[in-house]
Amino acid sequence: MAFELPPLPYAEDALEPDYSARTISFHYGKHHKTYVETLNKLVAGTDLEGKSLEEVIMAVAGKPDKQPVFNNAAQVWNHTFFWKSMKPGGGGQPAGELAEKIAAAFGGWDMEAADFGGHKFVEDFKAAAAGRFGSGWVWLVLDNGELKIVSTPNAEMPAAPGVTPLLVVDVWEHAYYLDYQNLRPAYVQVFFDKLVDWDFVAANLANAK
Ligand code: MN3
Repeated sequence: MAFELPPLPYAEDALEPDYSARTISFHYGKHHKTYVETLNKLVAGTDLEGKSLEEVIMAVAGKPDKQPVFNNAAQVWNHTFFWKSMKPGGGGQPAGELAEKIAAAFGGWDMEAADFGGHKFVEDFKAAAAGRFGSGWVWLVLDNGELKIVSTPNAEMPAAPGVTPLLVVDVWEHAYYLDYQNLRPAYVQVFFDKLVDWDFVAANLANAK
């Protein structure tokens, strides 16, 4: 029972022009697919074969001799979560409990929120993305009841007790270079303006309780 590349939740051109079909054809069709294929080769014939993706990740996390397995398994999981974090016609501010929790944790959503002395969610998220040197991921997580923005290097994911990922933005260069070149913060801005699927985030928040 080999791992399979999960289907994209939408057509490859569904996020045009904000996230191009060309980017998705490489990012999903080459990068994500290759992580799946490499993972299958690495676990074949080992005691990890037949385990679920989550079981494999938990079994090898923190084990230096299993780093290649962790890297590929975690990249499969992270990318599947990333595709679900976007949708055609997405973007804009969330409503309901998410909006309240974002206001409580970050002081608000946009520039006007600065007038109240708070942080601003999208600005904080862009700063976390810009501050991640090299490859990695920026996450919105529920950390023991409180929303936090965290970034992880390479294939790592937030995995502390009481921490649940709600949303992720891939900040590896392959995620945005064709559409945004070196402008990582501009890509993150468009992610929140046009792409983010708050319904997915709200469902993750509900499941986390
Ligand atoms: Mn990627």
